[in-house]
Amino acid sequence: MELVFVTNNPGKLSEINHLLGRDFVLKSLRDIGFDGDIPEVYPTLEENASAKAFFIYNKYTVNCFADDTGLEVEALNNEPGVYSARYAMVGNKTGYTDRDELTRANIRKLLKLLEGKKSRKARFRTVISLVINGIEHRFEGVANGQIIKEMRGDKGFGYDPVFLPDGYNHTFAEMNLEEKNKISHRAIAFRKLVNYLNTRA
Ligand code: ITT
Repeated sequence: MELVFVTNNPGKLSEINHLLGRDFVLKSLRDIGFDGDIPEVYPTLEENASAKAFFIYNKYTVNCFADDTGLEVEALNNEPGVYSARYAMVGNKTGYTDRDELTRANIRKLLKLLEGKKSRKARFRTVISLVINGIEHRFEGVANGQIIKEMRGDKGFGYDPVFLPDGYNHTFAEMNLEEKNKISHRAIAFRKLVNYLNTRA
């Protein structure tokens, strides 16, 4: 089955390719010739995932799925949440043209806001919206952990260097893809998606 993954993030595409069996041909937005931006303007991960999937479904009539992920930090009322990708830019006019620079600024802001807080509990939450023949199915995956005080590791992306998953001594950025895929929010959500697709086939 051919499926479009509504993303432009190469890290995510390679994570998912690891999980999908040979029955699936995964295409990216680039593969279908879409190079625009899909606005993520909603206040919940669920609405953003749905909006992205239906945007592509309605434009190309292709079966597709989209995900939205947020880091939800207990002491910050579940922020950055839907603002995770651009947290450093919220309430700040300074732009970041470089993705890595924005990531470092996001982490700096998070660590600053957590200074002196008792709880450093956090979770990554992924919501996937799958649209097949116009019908939507949703899947969720959660990884619980703590935000540590300093960055550790250089693998992964985003907030991985400061996220220590519960029950492990290594941050996500100290794990290779195989280790991260055993426990990550996105891998959990994607396994649910893959199970669903397999049982449906
Ligand atoms: P696309 O919308 O192009 O797919 P994105 O970077 O916006 O890519 P998400 O909406 O899934 O990706 O995630 C929002 C942000 O949350 C992302 O930019 C990272 O900062 C963070 N994030 C998501 N998944 C993560 C992970 O596995 N490890 C670390 N940070 C992650």
